[in-house]
Amino acid sequence: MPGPVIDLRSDTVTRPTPAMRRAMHDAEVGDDVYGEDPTVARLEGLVAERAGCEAGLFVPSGTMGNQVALAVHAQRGSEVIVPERAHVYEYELGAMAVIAGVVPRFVAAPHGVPRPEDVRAAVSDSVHVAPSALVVLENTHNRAGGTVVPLEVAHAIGAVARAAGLPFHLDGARAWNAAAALGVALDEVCAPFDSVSLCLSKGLGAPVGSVLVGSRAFRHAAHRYRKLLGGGMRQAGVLAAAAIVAVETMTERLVEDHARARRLAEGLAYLPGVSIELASVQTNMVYAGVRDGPGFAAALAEEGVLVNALGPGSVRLVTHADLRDGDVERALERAGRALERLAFAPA
Ligand code: TLP
Repeated sequence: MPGPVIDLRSDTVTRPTPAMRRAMHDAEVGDDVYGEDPTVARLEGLVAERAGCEAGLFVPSGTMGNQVALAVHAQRGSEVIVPERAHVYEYELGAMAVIAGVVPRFVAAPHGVPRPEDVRAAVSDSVHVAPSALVVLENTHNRAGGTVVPLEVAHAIGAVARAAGLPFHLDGARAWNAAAALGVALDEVCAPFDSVSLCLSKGLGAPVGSVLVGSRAFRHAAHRYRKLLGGGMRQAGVLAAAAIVAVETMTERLVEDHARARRLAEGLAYLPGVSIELASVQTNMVYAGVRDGPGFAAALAEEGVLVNALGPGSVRLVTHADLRDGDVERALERAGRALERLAFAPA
């Protein structure tokens, strides 16, 4: 093995920082199901404030944040308008059908960005079609490459939703990355929405958790679904303490992850047999087109670089806080060797 492993599978692989571990150790806690954990309350208040919302609810995962939001906003048997390849549909095991009892209506989303007129056209109140109940966006959009939804588009889609009387939810698992890429504060990214699920365990490096933000009334309804789904955690302050450190100290550095992803993408684009759409490399993700995704991922793993093969001809590489200086250059060298090895492998 040529040196330490470079793990580019996701920004979820980071370990808590020493400051997070100290905060976990020292956390003041109580039983959060009784609403008595002061550290959870502090985290919820902090994230709500950063997002410009009235209230926040600490949930164990981004999946729970999204699915609770869907269940609160949409009545059973209705349709939820989502951008194509949205995580809330594609990677959450059909949870929207199981929990909220809703079906998706997809809108085209080149680079993860739907056109407001397509969202308007997707709204239905025909007697023959499931009624529309909710509009969802994802920012950054994972499967589109970690791409950013421009603020004006989010506002325009919000206006469409409002005109149709529909609530508007953001899967903001990486909304802090979107804010960093746009050079704005988080509340600007969250402003058009009625609810946002924000993950602390992705780019910000906390070990566990997301905060679902919205109005006080929304939080009240979401709280019940969290309990129903088994998400009522007891002395969750040990987790919230790490998440507070993440929010307070890890947002400013996201631009470094973005710069590293860009260097990685530009380097990979030079390698024979790799195609990269550089315009979609906007934050901390790189999707690389290769002839044999799983084969390339396996050859890279032998060189000490971990990536996720997503489909037969594609791998995803994600930069994050646990990368060391020089890791991007080392990963590129190893990728070159892996490709050579694949090229000379017997068919
Ligand atoms: N995404 C994970 C995997 O599930 C693919 C990753 O490695 O990127 N929304 C978005 C946009 C996400 O990317 C994810 C996680 C979630 C929601 C779900 O978050 P968790 O894993 O905390 O349930």
